[in-house]
Amino acid sequence: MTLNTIDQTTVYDGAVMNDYTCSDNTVLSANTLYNISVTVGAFNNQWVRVFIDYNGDGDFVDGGEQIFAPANGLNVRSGSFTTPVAPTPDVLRRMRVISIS
Ligand SMILES: [Ca+2]
Ligand SMILES: [Ca+2]
Repeated sequence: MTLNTIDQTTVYDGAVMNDYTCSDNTVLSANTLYNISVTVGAFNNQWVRVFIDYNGDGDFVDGGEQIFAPANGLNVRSGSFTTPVAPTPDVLRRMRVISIS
């Protein structure tokens, strides 16, 4: 998964959920277009979704928090998203990346 300065790899067939909140972070600017890519396997179509908890309430279901929803597929799923116009500045927010075959 790559976004801005984050480039993180989760091993195939490893833990169901991996927590990188203490090791990976990046600074995003407001109202800015960012490229994102998630590389999945080459043999089973993957359903990929990426979320950012922009309002910091602990969930990823509020409006605009799903930032990436590519068509199911193989290999590199790439696209872009635009950050909110007026987010709360200078706070840490969690991002979640999901891939399901
Ligand atoms: Ca939220
Ligand atoms: Ca909420």
